[in-house]
Amino acid sequence: MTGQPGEVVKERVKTEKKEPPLFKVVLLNDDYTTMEFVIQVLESVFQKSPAEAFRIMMHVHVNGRGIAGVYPWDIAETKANTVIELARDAGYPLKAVTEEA
Ligand code: TYC
Repeated sequence: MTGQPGEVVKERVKTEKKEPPLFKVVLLNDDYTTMEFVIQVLESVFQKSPAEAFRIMMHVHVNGRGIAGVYPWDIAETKANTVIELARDAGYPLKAVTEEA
């Protein structure tokens, strides 16, 4: 854009809508949270089926960490905080963190 007379100015620069960046909610393993509690959290907070919740829980148990779900930033943050709060209320040290997907 030079501001010269007669110059055509684009009023809409881009019409494509950008998708929002996505964030993983990652569950971390520990030695104290029960397997049953982790499964319950995966079912209630991340809407996983019992079989999928068991699979993810075992993955975290064996590998140290695992993805509970992938969401836009505010939803990922809320879910990670919900996990931490539910665990704290139940007396477990279960942790969840968010990472850009
Ligand atoms: N390691 C825990 C146990 O043996 C189970 C567990 C799984 C804890 C996944 C946390 O994110 C976790 N009771």
